[in-house]
Amino acid sequence: TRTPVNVTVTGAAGQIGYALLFRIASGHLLGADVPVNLRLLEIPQGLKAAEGVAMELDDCAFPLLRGITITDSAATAFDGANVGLLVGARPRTAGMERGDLLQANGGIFGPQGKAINDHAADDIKVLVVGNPANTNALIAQRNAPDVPAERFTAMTRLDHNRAVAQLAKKAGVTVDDVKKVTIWGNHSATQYPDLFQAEIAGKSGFEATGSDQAWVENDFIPTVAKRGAAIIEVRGASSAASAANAAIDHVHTWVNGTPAGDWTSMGIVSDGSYGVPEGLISSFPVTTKDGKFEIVQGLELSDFSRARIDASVAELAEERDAVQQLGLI
Ligand code: NAX
Repeated sequence: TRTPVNVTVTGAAGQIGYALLFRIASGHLLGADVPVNLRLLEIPQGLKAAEGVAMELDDCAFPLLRGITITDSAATAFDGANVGLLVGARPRTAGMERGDLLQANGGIFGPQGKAINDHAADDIKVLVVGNPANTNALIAQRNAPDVPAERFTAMTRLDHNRAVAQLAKKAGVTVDDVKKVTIWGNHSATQYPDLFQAEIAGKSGFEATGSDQAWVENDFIPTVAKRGAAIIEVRGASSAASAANAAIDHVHTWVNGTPAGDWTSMGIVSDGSYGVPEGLISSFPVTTKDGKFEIVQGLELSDFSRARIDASVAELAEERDAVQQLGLI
């Protein structure tokens, strides 16, 4: 029998947490043969609701779930953690300036990064979901100097999955016919969902969707980039189950590998590839194998793609400069 894997989830009592924890405990994160211990981190006001979620987890009698810890201490939550899903964050409220938002999140992701640095297992893998995800991941990573930088990632898999679904619909194929989609840059409205490198049922992504530049610019890209707002408008609440699903996909792919002939999108620390300044946490096309990822190299980018990537990366650089000025990194 295998040693249980310690999975820490922050913001565990929130709506993404509620959609996420049951799938982790049922084996969808790491595999149907991998037992898990869950560590739920909440702020004091969230602890009671987290207890309720833990009661429901008990009531599922999941064979793989070996233990649940509920705490408001980051040191306790990350003690021996192998996987950290950083979901809890400070949302932007009315009248809040960007500086205030970054400051508030720095107060969360700085200490959590330090707790990971000091207490997590040597093989810790971190996924930041809480927004602004890329810059929160950067703050956590910079506060964990003893952890290899590549262990800190930010989630753009929801954007990736949204793009795959839109492309399949437009091309009239099933989602498994859509390969090599990329989300570049920031998980924000400036993100660049790239269909030009995609392969759809043996054609290029552009051809398979009708070779229609106007559709790409005025429909595909904004639909993917603004999907979060559209969900809020229609559902009356922000994406939760699809976000949890994407977090599961992100970690599962990272641990278990990308299929041959395909890649995925992850926000990762840039090594300077494709002109993205080194150190920024930006989304790239990546392949994964044996728990490691590599940026897909050698893609030819059109002027259109280049300009879109540069714009989103410029936003990331601005966010980095802002948190640097605030003394958060
Ligand atoms: P909720 O407000 O439902 O839940 C957040 C939970 O985090 C709350 O229970 C709160 O008590 C807890 N929390 C706050 N600060 C904490 C701290 N310092 N330590 C531990 N827990 C803390 O939000 P939910 O809908 O679950 O969304 C969570 C985050 O995901 C938000 O920041 C949201 O913007 C972000 N998202 C990111 C996405 C992505 O693709 N990267 C997509 C979905 C989602 O919008």
